[in-house]
Amino acid sequence: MTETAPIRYELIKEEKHTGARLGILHTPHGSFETPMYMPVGTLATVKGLSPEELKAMGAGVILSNTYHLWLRPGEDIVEEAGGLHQFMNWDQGVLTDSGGFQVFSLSDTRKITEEGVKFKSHIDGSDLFLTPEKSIQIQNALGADIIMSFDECPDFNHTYDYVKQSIHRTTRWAERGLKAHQKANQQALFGIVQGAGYKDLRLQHARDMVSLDFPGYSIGGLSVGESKEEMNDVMDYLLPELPANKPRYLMGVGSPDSLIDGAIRGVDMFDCVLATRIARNGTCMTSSGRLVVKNATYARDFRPIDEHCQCYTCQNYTRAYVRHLFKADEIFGLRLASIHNVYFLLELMRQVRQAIREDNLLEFREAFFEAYGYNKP
Ligand code: PRF
Ligand code: ZN
Repeated sequence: MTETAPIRYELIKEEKHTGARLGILHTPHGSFETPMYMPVGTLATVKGLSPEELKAMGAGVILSNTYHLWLRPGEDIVEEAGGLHQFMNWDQGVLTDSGGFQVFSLSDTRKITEEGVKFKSHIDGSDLFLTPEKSIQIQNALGADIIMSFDECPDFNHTYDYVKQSIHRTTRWAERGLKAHQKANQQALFGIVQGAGYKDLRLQHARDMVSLDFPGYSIGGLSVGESKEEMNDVMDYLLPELPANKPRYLMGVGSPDSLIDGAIRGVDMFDCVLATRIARNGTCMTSSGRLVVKNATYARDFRPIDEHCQCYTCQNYTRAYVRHLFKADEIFGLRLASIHNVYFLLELMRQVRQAIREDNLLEFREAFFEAYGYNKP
């Protein structure tokens, strides 16, 4: 049984001094360079930004969510519209998460069984049941280019025995997902590696997932409350277990330091709500660290948010103006801050890719961390 692969990972170059790699991921909706940051469009919209704006910033792929679209508007409506791309007028790459993680993070009452997860809707409290088959069926209807296995994301304070039985169940769920997948020639299904902070379980789960021969691998269960050191440790021993000819995606991780530290260890794709979420409360990421543009200090500051930034916001507006919009509750303020923050992370990844080309990623990290203020005690 040979099916045409929907995606192709092209490895361009490995950095000399780190595990970082430069590549191109070809999808049915265009290609993008990696390492890449994916803006988050949970409800088939990257909050506040139009597809045209995202494209102009160089976003070649965005993330959306099975769980949310299943509840609202329903995957049947999205399918009837012609799929997610058509529905939201986005002709570049789309990746959907499987819903597993959202069930765990949004519902306080849930029951995990071998069959699936029973939980309550975060919208109206109604009873819901999500299984590996159902998750894939919804993702087949949504039509993203890259889709995810249904997994459990156990956090770092679970016991060894709990995490051990959890990863084995996640493997069985992954096998069920592979069987249920109806569009393997159009949508690439990634396997998700879990295992919390237990090295042997992480390695075991990586091997089990790799033996199922997915077209790409996701690293789940990180950035769930553990320290940056713990996260980097896991990546240090986990990434070498994953095949070099396939893409690796670090789920839900996208602070500037983690993007760089993940890329250094060989991660190709990242997503995170951080950029858009903090933008909406008036916090901007800049080349010299976070800037809370709402603050009174900026009332008469007629410089752009970031003097080194080429984004639409920084090319046309001042801190004083954006601050004024926030203070007056004008929605354009949210948009300007969101445009800036998403651009900032996309630009950071362009710089990371350039540093990989030039084999000076560690020097780039040092300079960026210094300027951003990460090295301060
Ligand atoms: N699993 C899934 N989605 C995720 C995660 C996970 O572990 C995380 C953890 N950072 C974010 N999103 N399916
Ligand atoms: Zn800017």
